[in-house]
Amino acid sequence: MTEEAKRLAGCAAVDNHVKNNQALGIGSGSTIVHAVNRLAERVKQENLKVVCVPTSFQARQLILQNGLVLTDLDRHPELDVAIDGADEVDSDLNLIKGGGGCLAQEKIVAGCAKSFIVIADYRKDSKNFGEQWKKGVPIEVIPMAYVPVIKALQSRFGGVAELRMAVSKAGPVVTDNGNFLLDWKFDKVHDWRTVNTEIKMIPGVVDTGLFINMAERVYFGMEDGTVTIR
Ligand code: ABF
Repeated sequence: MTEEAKRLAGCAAVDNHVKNNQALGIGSGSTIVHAVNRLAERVKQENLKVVCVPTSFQARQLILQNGLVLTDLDRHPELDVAIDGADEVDSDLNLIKGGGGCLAQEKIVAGCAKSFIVIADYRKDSKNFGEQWKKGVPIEVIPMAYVPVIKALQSRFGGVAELRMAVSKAGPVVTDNGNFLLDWKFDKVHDWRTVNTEIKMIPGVVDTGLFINMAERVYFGMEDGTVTIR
């Protein structure tokens, strides 16, 4: 059910926003797989000339495995469209991203795009952050600073921040950038724009999974086989 919803969202976004001669940002996660599959199909059918900037090692592999043209921000610092998933979307189209740990590069790529398009299944659609997504806001930190960042987060904004451990519990998750991740389980509704700015000012914070006022449009694949666009 949700896989089909992801596919619907991914295909609709690619069909509505990808044109010939574009530089594209390619996100991470599972929903983006459907978008990349559709993109590869259209490139072949329509002989589209597009180049793709990845947001993670996973996205880079997706681009290569689908025979798409890989590029980077050195060569294409201005992107036409970035397409990416999300963990939660609020009523103002603010996003929580980074459940997969790729938030830093995702935000860079989204920020380089004229148009940032988000694709998600119906489970991600919330009125307020925290209604659906219970794992908190991912925050990428420089490893040596994770303890003081946890203390600063908890003392200034409340809630509980935890170091994200690998599934094996053998050690912390390390991002593509060689950093650690905190998951900040907030305990109230905040002014997310302000909180995002203030968290980013904490020494040691690389970036947050709060994507505030960045998404131009969100495509939700619905349970009934339709696509809701907000
Ligand atoms: C990535 O995709 C992350 O920012 C986000 O956590 C994840 C969503 O995963 P999925 O598409 O598998 O729901 O963009």
